[in-house]
Amino acid sequence: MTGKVVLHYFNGRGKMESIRWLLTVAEVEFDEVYLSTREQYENLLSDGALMFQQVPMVEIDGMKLVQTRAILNYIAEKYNLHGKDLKDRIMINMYSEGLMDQMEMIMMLPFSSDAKSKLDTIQTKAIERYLPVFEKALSGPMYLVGGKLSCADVQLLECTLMLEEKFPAILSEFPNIKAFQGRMTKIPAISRFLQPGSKRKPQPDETYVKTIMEVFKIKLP
Ligand code: GSN
Repeated sequence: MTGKVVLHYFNGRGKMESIRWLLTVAEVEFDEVYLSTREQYENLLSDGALMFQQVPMVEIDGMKLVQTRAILNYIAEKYNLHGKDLKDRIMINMYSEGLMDQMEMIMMLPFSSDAKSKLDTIQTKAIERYLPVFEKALSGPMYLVGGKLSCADVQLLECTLMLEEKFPAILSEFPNIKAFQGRMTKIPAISRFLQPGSKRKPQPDETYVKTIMEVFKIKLP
């Protein structure tokens, strides 16, 4: 590997958090540069570091990678967390996309004007659409695909922990997912990541939202 992995993003979860999770499970050390001012963002732009003028951006193996899913796939491939063949991979990607859809809904809440109704929609969709899929997939197998840990498992853990922060009892009807969480959180790298003081980020607060609005010059109507 050429140098250390460096993450460029805000000091908060957002789209980078799944990348932090995956690097952690792959036991890859990383540094973070937190984007906190418009000037920093403009410097990244003028350096040509952001292909689509967006973050997350990850410096890895001498490259500056953007696009969250592309970055996740690179890490998953490199660290053998993307299944053994094409058929495993498509299943992993399908699970992963469903999980990203759910996490994106939660991610957008602090920027939303009708958070309460959005929260209700998230809960209903989680219970009726998404969680049953994972409950079924885990009735027997230890992991979602191919009997082996993959990036989809890591995202399922991340997503279900996020859901429980909003709806503490949401997994009460999903015992297989709850048992899966129990197994996953025993993996030493994950157990460390869940301890205070790790690189895991807390739920978004006002400062995080304000920073993003300032850096991107976003004005709410
Ligand atoms: O998944 C991805 O990485 C891209 N498809 C989207 C990345 C993205 O939207 N990045 C935002 C900040 S993170 N929050 O949503 C971003 O850089 N927005 C600035 C802009 O001008 O689009």
